[in-house]
Amino acid sequence: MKITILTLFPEMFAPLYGSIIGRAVNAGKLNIEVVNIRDYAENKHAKCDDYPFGGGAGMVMMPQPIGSAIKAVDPEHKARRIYLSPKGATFKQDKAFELLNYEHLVLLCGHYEGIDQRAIDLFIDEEISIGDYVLTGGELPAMVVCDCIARYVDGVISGESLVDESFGENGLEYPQYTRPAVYEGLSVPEVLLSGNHAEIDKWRRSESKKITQKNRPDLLGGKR
Ligand code: 4GY
Repeated sequence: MKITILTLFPEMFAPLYGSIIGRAVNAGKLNIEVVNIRDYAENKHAKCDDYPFGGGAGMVMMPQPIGSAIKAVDPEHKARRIYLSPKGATFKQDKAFELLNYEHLVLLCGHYEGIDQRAIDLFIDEEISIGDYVLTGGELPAMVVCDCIARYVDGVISGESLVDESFGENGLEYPQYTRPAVYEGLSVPEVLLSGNHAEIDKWRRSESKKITQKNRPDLLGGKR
């Protein structure tokens, strides 16, 4: 899979190359391309933002550098083109699975007050938000989407780690413990040391239900 990130701040993506995602990249399973939108500005000072028509605070990203950058990285519109913005549909685990089916994703990061609407109308397939809060730019959201998808690219993490995790069929994940069996006077739940896998399963399912009911009743069809 290939993920192209379009941004005015390419240096913000350095952490992607270390970390677990870096492993997928180095193994050749994931190709991450970070492209500076400014390189596509067709004006003397490589200006990429201007004042908003109609007035108001801040600056708006101009459509030309964005349009030229998108056309350069995806000339035949084969990629799924995504704009990260608080106006988008909320990103959820099932969306990560859906996006995994595309061979090429283009993630467009906005800054300042946002981008000229015509760039969205002409070049974007869908708008995605990572949650109901406003950040200074789309770079962190793009990294969130990248990281979430990268986990499912073959070989990034073990398949077993993916089986019981949160947001699967059973809501949130059960608590985990490792050695020592007693830490600062707190013991690991007895059942986990019992070797009785049927009982362990039962305990984990019940703990999952408890934590989901407490923190995310909406996942169980209840009210928030
Ligand atoms: N939340 N989910 C988000 C965001 C910042 C103005 C456009 C979010 O995805 N993006 O807060 N983005 C804005 C800032 C320009 C991006």
